[in-house]
Amino acid sequence: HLVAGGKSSEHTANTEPCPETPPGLVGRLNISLPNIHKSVTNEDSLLRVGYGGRYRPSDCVAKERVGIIIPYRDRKEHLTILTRHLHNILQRQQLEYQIFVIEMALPTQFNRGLLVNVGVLFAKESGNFSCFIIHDVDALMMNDRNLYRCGSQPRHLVTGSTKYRSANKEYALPYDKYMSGVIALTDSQYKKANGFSNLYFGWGGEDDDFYIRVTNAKMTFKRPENDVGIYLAIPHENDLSNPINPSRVDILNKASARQSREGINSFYENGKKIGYKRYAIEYRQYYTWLL
Ligand code: UDH
Ligand code: NGS
Repeated sequence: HLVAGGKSSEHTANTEPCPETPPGLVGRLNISLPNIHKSVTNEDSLLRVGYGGRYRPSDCVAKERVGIIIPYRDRKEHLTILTRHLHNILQRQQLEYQIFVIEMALPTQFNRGLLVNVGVLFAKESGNFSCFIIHDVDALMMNDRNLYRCGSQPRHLVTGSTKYRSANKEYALPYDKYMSGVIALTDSQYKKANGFSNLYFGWGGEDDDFYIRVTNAKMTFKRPENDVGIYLAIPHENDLSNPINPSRVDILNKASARQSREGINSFYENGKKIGYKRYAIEYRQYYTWLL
């Protein structure tokens, strides 16, 4: 059995709960693109990471046990940057966490929703998480007061990203009902929505479908304060194995009709797992990897 927290787990654990507001937060982070590796890396925080990308504070009991789920393929540099950044910040936020990278094997077209469903199921087998954060690989939080915790409603942790910047706005969202990039849900909220649809192969639509699911399940998305939920998006070329899905609008039009029978529940048939194969699991230095 693996113990989180690396070396720090050798100390006797303190049973006091961690404070509501972590004391070491600094607020707005000074990260910038030309120097990105340097500005996100904190060597001390990396030394504290346990096998498979786990951590648990040694001086108090974390308010939340967080499973970070990253749907992934072919973005190695982004992954290095993001995992370093997360280990640095999430330890400052005094969270117990584990990072899961869920990669889709070639030659199948990328399917973000399916990967997230697989990630949540896998995380649930791996630990007892109170909160799941579904995280794009190219999104870097720019304010450490953006606490990676869940709430009484699902949370959209992005109030603005440089990805949608315009001449008069450095951080923006593409539209009001957009709730992609980084979201936080408890297991029961995720289940209530029946997870993501598994039907979106290629780019687009799965996040809008998930918005419909959450709304149909009588939930809403809450965001942090405007100046807290800001993100730096790492620029990149279009992904070769993720072409725009020409059927996305047709699938989206039937989102509500499909919701109850197609989602995280449709991986099981008579108690048996269907629909995907696990090719490999590795407990890497900074994250757990599932292909
Ligand atoms: N992702 C990968 N690899 C891929 C595609 C997606 O890792 O090949 C993951 C990654 O976590 C990414 C997320 O899925 O952050 C969302 O991918 P996206 O393509 O929807 O969003 P992104 O911001 O790029 O990365 C938007 C470019 C739009 C191009 C549309 C036509 N290809
Ligand atoms: C919408 C897509 C979403 C996507 C959003 C932002 O049009 O999946 O644009 O895209 N919905 C459909 O295609 C139905 S972005 O500007 O980040 O490339 O997330």
